[in-house]
Amino acid sequence: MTEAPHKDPFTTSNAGIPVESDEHSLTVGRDGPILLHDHYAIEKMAQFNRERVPERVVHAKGSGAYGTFEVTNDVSQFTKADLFQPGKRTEMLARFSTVAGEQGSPDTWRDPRGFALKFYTEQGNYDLVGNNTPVFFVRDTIKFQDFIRSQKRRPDSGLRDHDMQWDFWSLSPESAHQVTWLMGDRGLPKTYRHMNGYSSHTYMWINGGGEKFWVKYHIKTDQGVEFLTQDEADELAGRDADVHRRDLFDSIASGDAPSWTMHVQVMPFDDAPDYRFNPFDLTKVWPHGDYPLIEVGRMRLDRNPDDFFVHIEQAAFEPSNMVPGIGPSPDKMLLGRIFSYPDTHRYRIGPNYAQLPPNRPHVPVRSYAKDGPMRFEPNRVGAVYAPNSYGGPAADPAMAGEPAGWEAAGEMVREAYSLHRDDDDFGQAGTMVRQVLDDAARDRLVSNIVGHLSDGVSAPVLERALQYWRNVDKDLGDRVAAGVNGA
Ligand code: HDE
Repeated sequence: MTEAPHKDPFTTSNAGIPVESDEHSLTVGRDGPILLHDHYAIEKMAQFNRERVPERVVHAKGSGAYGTFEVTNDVSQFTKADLFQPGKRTEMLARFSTVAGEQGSPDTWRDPRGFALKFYTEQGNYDLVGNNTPVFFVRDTIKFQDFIRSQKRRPDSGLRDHDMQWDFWSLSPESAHQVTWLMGDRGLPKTYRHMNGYSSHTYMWINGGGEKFWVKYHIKTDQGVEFLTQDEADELAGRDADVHRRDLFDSIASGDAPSWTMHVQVMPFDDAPDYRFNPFDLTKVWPHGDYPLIEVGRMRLDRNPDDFFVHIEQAAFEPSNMVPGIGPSPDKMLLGRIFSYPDTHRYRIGPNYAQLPPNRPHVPVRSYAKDGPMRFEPNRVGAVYAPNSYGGPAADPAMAGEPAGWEAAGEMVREAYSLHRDDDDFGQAGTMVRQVLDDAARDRLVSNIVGHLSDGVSAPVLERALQYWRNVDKDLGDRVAAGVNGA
């Protein structure tokens, strides 16, 4: 029998064995039963049934790309972090996302956007996991889960529900600043390329002399901030749920690599106790007049992943990844996130997630972790316990740097942050409405709020929401009330 011409490339099973057919199962005669030992047909069905990992419980819909970060300004007086030293170029990964929508949800729903960065530095991975807004809805990690549930789906109908959203927001006045951002233009970025990123949290920087500073990151798009109106967003949501994913992929594929310029605000360590706002309260910004922006460097995304699931669905960003020269702050939300992200990765993609391509550092890993499902990097340390006398690595404070900490004292309590001189829940939101937004932006804000409140919000919740907006700004609140009541 003459051999059929070789197909090149030819299909194999997962075991690399050439297969006869992707069209026909193995049967007795042409019309007979399928045979149990058709392991290739079974492999295809079994693999298919196991293709999903749980989607992210928040930020499920996202897109990302690889690129580089290059330092453009000398900030070594503030931090010894290797990636921020003059002349440094660092490979990186970015993932942008919506918050409340599931994996198949539209890119253009009104929502903050995740702005997650992973830098493959020479001291291990540094992850800066921010959003496209500088503040957040709540200021204590214990309340985050409740907030998210109020933004997702009702337990009875499985439907999203503006009444839940406004019920939570109007009972949580600390949300006002972020909700003002959300209902404004930043809640509907035109594309992922046309939005800024922010650390939101305050972090600590430590310089080579051990001096500590508080910093907030601002990562400004070089494409310019552009937004969609509610009508444009609604139309796109119906026409192309993946419009932002498509835009990012196509712009990079066409060589139009988007870039952002990173800045920081730097607060001297000792300014914090007397600063007019609690500098660690995630619902507050530091007015730029108090601490101006200082340029750090530029990130440029110029490489699409060659497999979306491998590199983006399995990407594991974690605020706990802080390299020497960078540390946390007393921000209760940040401290909660430092636990939560590795926890969610272990659940979602397994305990060896750090060995996966998007998560593996570009430097040798010498941890004492071993075994566990899907592990494929051997334990290289020559020993599986410390201390040991067999040449295994030993912790080195000189390499790790002194603990990035601060003094703390007092009884254990469950109470709100201490209030600084200008601290309240509505002040900065009101300042934003009156001093940052122009007339057109204020008009769009009113229209967006009216539209949202007019869709399924019950009377008692609506009453509270109208007072919420009057607390932000009396004139704004009156305009919203007039819009909702059809006056
Ligand atoms: Fe997240 N957040 N978050 N978050 N978050 C997650 O981790 C969490 C918060 C942000 O593209 C989860 O990998 C807690 C603030 C981004 O893969 C989870 C709190 C900010 C992403 C989680 C917050 C963020 C996440 C779910 C309150 C901006 C997507 C999936 C303390 C500064 C990262 C995951 C990516 C994802 C926990 C609040 C940004 C559940 C406990 C504030 C960009 O671990």
